[in-house]
Parts: sequence; C-alpha cells; structure tokens
Amino acid sequence: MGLDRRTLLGGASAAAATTLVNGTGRAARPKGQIRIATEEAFSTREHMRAMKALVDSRPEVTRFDYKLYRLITADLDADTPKRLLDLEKIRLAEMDEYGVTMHLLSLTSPGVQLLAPDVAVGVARSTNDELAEVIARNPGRFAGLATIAPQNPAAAAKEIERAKNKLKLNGVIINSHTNNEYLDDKKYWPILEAAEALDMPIYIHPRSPSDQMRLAMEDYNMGSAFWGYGMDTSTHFVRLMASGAFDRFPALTVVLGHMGEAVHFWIWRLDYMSAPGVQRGESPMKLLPSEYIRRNLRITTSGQENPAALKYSMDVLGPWNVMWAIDYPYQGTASAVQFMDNAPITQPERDAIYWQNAARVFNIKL
Ligand code: VNL
Ligand code: MN
Repeated sequence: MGLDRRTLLGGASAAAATTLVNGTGRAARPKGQIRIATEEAFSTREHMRAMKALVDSRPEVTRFDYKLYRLITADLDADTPKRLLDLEKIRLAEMDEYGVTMHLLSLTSPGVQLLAPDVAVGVARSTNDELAEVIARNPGRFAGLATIAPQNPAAAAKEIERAKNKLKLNGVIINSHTNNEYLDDKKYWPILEAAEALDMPIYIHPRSPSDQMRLAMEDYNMGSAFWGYGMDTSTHFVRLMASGAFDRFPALTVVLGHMGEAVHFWIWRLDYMSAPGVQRGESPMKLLPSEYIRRNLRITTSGQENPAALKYSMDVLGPWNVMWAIDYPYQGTASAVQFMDNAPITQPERDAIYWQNAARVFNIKL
C-alpha cells in the first residue's frame, strides 16, 4: 500500500525519542512497538457459500446492502474476498511488513445474522472452531472474537461459554441488529447474561441499517459504511443503554468501533436530557448516560484516522478505554499504523492504545 517505508520508520523513531522524555519513569519499550489490531475481518469458504445461497434464494435481503451483495457475489479471487478468506499468507505478510503484532479476528459483517437460525447456529460453531485452530497454529499473531447467532439466544449463550472455556476466544462479535431487532429486546438478554458472567466483551460491529432506519437512507447509498452503518450501530448502543441493560448487567463490556460510532460525542447532551426536570428521554436507567459510557463502553479507532477525534475520545473516556484497530481488509494497514505512530500523544498513551488496553479488555496473552 502507498506508504513510504522510511516515512513509517521515521515516525516510529520520533516516537521512541519522546519515550525518553515523557517523565513517567517507565522503561523504554524493549524491541519495537507492539501493535494489536482489534477489528480485523475474515471469512471462511463455508460462510461465503452460505451467504451466496442466501442471496440466490432471497435476493431481497441485499436490496439495501449493496456492499454485501458485491462482496458475496464477487468472484472469490477479487481483492476483498481473497483477503477475507486468507489468514496465514497475504495477511501475515502485510502484518509483518508494517509491524502489526496481532489481529483480533472477527467473522466479517453481517456474520451469520441473515441466515436461517439452524444454519446460522451451525456456521457460527464451525467458524469458531476454524478460528481457534488458526489461532493455535500462529501463537502470538492472532486472537479472536466468537461468532454467535442471536436468532437463537439460548444456543448463542451456550456458544459464548464454549468459545470462552473450550476455544479460549477473547470476546463476542454481534453485527448490530438481527432481523431488525436490537439487544435491548429482553429475548436477547441470555446473551448479555452469558457475556457478563464469562467476562466476554461484546463488540457491536456495524451492518446495513434496520428497516426502521433505512427509510431515511435510501438515497445516495447512505445506508452503507458512508453513514448508515455507524448510525445503526450508535443507535443500537443508545437503545441498549436506555433499556437499563447496564443496570441489570453492570459488569458487561460493550465495544464500539469507528471511534465509538460517535456515541460519546453526545455525552454532555445525553446527560442533560436525562436530568430530573428536563427528562426528554424516558427510560428506566438508574445512572446518567455518562456513567454507563465510562463504565461499560470501550471504543476502537477502526477506520477513523482522525487525530482530533482521538484526542477528544481520550479526554472524555480516558486513554485506557481506547484501542487501536485497522478494519482490515476494508481499510489499509499502512495508514492505520501511520496514524497511530504519528498521533500527538505520549508514548505511554500510545502503548495503551496500541496494545495494553486490548490485552486487558480482551484478555489477550502475548
Ligand atoms: C466496510 C467497512 C464494510 C468495514 C465492512 O463490513 C466493514 C465498507 C462489511 O467499507 O463497506 O467491517
Ligand atoms: Mn469493520
């Protein structure tokens, strides 16, 4: 990708120099920057086959999801499918080229959430088995988020337990709504209960907006990652919070990519509108939105290489709640590394965001 290797190394050594004067008294890093990328997509032949069969039998599901349609109907040798299906060749070579220590892998959006429930439960299980095998073959290079089928909440809760205890995976990925329903619906709470009990963070990843959200996004392909993906996902988090889910599951951790899908940019106003005497929102929440946002939400930088947004996020959430991500293969490794190597932050902050926070939140042993 279009980055001059010397620019990258120059950025890294400039960062190393600041390590010496940052005044924390911590030792300089021993052998180069550790980098754990936390929202990195893959797919499997089985997943691609199941998605293709779905599109052939129910073409209407792709009506608004043009990206999905392109992806799964494209020839599997096209660049994105090829990079999704590859784990140990192109991907590892690109990681090595840019000094990426580890990918925290997740099945690409929309996961198994469009499939018939029985099919989805089976594909989720075999995907998690494949993922665990790839991780075992490449120690130190990969960790993984478990795929679940929210269509069957009881099976999903069981799969979270298997993913934690048998497969040693690091969390769960859910691609926003399932059949236009969000996790605030109590039928899904067995999933939240299992995730909390097993200390498995739930990464709510975008997919194309629900039918309710789509109405305003039919033009300009706005339902895509341009706008609709993020809006659906931020709305998902706010619904979950407003439902009181974080009162029922106080230790549940939710992760949002794309710099928090902008949720925390609303932090002051969410509190203001929830205050006694104002109460434009009507919800059973026991605490202020800012308290849940700081306690239960972690964010990643996937696909948002914006230093001003990074600084704001670190100020508002604390630098220990922000993690680095690339969004491979949808966005480039070179620019994601360049962004974080050159971000105007201290070296201890850079280490926290590049890998220490991810190691803590996702229980990753390097
Ligand atoms: C895109 C970006 C799509 C990130 C994704 O999943 C994703 C996109 C399908 O640019 O369309 O995770
Ligand atoms: Mn992504």
